[in-house]
Amino acid sequence: MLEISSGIRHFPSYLDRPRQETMIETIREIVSAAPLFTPVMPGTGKPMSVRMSNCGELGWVTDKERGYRYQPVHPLTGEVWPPIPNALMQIWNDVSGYHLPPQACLINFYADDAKMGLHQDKDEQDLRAPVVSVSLGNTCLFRIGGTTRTNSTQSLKLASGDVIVLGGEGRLCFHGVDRIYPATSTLLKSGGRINLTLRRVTP
Ligand SMILES: O=C(O)CCC(=O)C(=O)O
Ligand SMILES: [Mn+2]
Repeated sequence: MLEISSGIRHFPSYLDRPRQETMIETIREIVSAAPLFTPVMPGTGKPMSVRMSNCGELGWVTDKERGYRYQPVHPLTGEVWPPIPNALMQIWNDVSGYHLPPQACLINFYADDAKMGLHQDKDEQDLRAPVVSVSLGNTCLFRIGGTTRTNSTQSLKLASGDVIVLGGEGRLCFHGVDRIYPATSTLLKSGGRINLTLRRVTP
């Protein structure tokens, strides 16, 4: 484990290859019930380059009119989200240090040309719970800064099987994904990257 800065912990190769493969199978099942959707920016309606889905009692969604929020149903199907699989609950129990279980798992799918701008995760009411993030597929360049947008940032690569925890003083740090490195993993047959973030929403 590497402590990137106070509260931000990186666990390289947390999941071995067989566990990554099992996790991908599980995510495929979730996404067949709760299909990927293209999130758009509040106000402008500009589409993001990632596609998303969720599992858990709550899912993170966004649209032009109502903006960023958590809701119990899929925005297109109106169905409740599939439950968070045990393998992800286990990761949370092992690394979060938090006494309550996660309520949401956001599933981000990045094509090799997708990215995510610098942002804070602050739509959760319970900011004492960390965000636990699992990377699968191609390596990305992850950027992490401080709690204001103008703080200096550092960059690190997140590879398939890595876990990163944003907790404590790092919980509200700005972070984003600058780029994906194509063909750096054989896990996903068509390339790209999947990121799973476990979140506790209510105290
Ligand atoms: O893809 C990642 O590693 C980060 C995703 C993220 O920051 C988010 O979904 O809020
Ligand atoms: Mn985030």
